[in-house]
Amino acid sequence: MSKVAFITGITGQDGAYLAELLLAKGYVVHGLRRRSSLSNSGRIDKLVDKANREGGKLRLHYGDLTDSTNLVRLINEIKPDEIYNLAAMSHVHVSFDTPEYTANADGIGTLRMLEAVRTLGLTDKTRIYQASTSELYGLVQAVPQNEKTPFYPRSPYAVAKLYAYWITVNYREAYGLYACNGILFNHESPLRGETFVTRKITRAVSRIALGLQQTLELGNLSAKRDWGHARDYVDAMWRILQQSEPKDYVIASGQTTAVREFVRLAFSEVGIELAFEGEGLDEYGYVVSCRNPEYVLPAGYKAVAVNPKYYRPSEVDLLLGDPAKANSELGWKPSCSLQELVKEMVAEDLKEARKIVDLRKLGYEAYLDPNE
Ligand code: NDP
Ligand code: GDR
Repeated sequence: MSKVAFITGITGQDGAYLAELLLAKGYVVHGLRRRSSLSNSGRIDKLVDKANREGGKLRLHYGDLTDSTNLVRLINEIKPDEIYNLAAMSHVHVSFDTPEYTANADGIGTLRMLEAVRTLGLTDKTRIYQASTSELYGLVQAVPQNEKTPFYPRSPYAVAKLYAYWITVNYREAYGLYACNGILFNHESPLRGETFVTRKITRAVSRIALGLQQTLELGNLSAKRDWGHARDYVDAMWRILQQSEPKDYVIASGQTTAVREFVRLAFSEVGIELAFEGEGLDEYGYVVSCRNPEYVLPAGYKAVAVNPKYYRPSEVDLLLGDPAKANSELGWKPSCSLQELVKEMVAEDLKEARKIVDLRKLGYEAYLDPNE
């Protein structure tokens, strides 16, 4: 008998990689999707088509983490062996504008999932993975951050996720649910949403190189993040639910890098060497040399500028995870270096940018997004 998984947030970056992984392992996968006026299933359309050709092992259901009746009905119908609760309003900066909604979806949404499993009598059947986050560490208490490091959240998003973290621990301790937190540090990929900093950078680098965009505007260039590849991190999620005992794990690369350095690495991928000058709001990145004749940018060209609108009301300055427990108990370690991640992301974004250039050359200007 195939195992049955239910993934909330299946249309997001991690949901897409996780669905692919579980289907390859022979699972039947059910996914929660939201209704939207434009299609939001671009990341999984190919998977759905493939699964349909192979006997319909991937099924999507409309629903929302803010809707208990919908969740109870779906979980009752699906009776999953494993739930991966990935759905969330996941953008830290946006959570300052939508704090109540973020608390509802990211915090209470997790309670709704746990309570559905408990009240439906699935406590002994269904294992639950909760998508916890390194944002819980917030204001630096100690580095590297591990499962014992105290939390100090710095955004409505992180505070909502703090509730979700503790309610998951509480349901494990109070009701014996197999419920675990993966405390995942930042993980990226070509499927990353375009407003997260890594994808914003790799997309802009490709577009600047091909003459589609003039500058890349960013906020805090000094923030440091521990970045890995989403494909590696969804493998850790699965491993967390296969253990004999439910526990919480930090999943991280163990390396930290400033945003500024990520920008430099991404430009370097297209042969452009960038240097930074100035400080804070006056900092900018300029071209030192351009060794790829296809991308002509003159030395001194200001390719990166700081715009205060991307600063956050309160920032997380430094994240650096210690994945030792995951390494020894789950046998997990990341397979992709930061350099490889940047290379893959820039290569994919260059393909997209080239398509736009080609369409322009063919005279299809009218069909392009006016921002292209
Ligand atoms: P994304 O933003 O790419 O995906 C979020 C998913 O949640 C989307 O499918 C989105 O649907 C869905 N969603 C949002 N709100 C609701 C709601 N109210 N009800 C139902 N579905 C909803 O996030 P990631 O894939 O990057 O992250 C997955 C999870 O892991 C999130 O919970 C995130 O907070 C957490 N996390 C992520 C890390 C990272 O570095 N990526 C690190 C640590 C934790 P739609 O497509 O319709 O918008
Ligand atoms: P983060 O990711 O907030 O860590 O949350 P994001 O990529 O948004 O920011 C990382 C750092 O870059 C700085 N930064 C900018 N960020 C964005 N988005 N846009 C900019 O222009 C910009 N300029 C500088 C930020 O200030 C920040 O310090 C991600 C999300 O996936 C969460 O859901 C997840 O929980 C955490 O990672 C771990």
